[in-house]
Amino acid sequence: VELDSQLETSSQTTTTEDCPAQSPLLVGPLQLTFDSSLTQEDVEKENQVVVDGTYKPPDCTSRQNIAILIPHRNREKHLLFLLHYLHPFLQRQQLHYGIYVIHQAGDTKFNRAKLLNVGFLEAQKDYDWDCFFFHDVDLIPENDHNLYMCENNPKHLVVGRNVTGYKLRYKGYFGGVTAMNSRQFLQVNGFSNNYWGWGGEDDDLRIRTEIHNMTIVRPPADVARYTMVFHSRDSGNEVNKQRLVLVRSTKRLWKKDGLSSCKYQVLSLDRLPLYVNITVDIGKPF
Ligand code: UDH
Repeated sequence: VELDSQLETSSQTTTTEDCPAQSPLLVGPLQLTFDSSLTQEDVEKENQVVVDGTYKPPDCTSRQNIAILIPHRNREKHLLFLLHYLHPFLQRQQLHYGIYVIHQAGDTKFNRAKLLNVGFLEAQKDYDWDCFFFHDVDLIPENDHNLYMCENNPKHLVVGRNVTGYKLRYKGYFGGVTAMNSRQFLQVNGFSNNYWGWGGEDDDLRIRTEIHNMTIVRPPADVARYTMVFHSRDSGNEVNKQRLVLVRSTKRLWKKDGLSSCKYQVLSLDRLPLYVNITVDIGKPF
């Protein structure tokens, strides 16, 4: 009898209603500040509800399960600012989410796109996430009405950034922060693995979606606003001079180059309090 009543209690605590279509916790636009004395301990203390980089709303069932993938190398301070703002932001949206930081080992040219492919493949082993966010470390969302959920089409969220007068960088811009569900991302074979250094990989992904007749959707400009933490160009991420040649071959190569051909070696996977850190050897340009 005791066991029965225990089972009953546990099933009562695990089955909850879907979270409402609009979270009652949203606060709208925030003025962001960047205090250089902020520490990892501070951000951990603020986020004790986060366990191993994941969070579930306590009293409703999230409508989607979201994996946030952040490509990273040598931007520790930016990562701290992002975590400081992003965790509470996602919690106000009543989302079940996990944050993955994919850290490129070594000092060969940076490859954002390949790191994001690795993040997708590794996060999938963890949980059956519905929706994947490909998220630069230096872009902080300003308004929690900018929903971190997937749509029936690939979604681009950085309509405006402080550094470019809150205007879309160019028609077709698909960089910074984008979201695709697993079906969409698998259909386009993910990102190309061949963009080493800065630029082009986001256009390549857009071309992949166009080949599959997907339309990119964007939230309204008044909410899809980001503050970019100021930085100069990183060493190891110089402009990729081949990017324009590469984007011309996407149509020919997408099937062979992408998730299906992504080779890498995970050097470590650590479940830290605020995120899962995956340090990976992604090889070097050939
Ligand atoms: N990234 C790293 N480490 C690097 C390079 C890139 O973590 O060394 C990641 C990070 O998530 C970053 C993303 O890759 O947000 C995109 O790289 P980026 O921030 O360099 O690209 P963005 O287009 O800036 O934002 C380009 C350089 C701007 C120089 C402006 C000088 N006026």
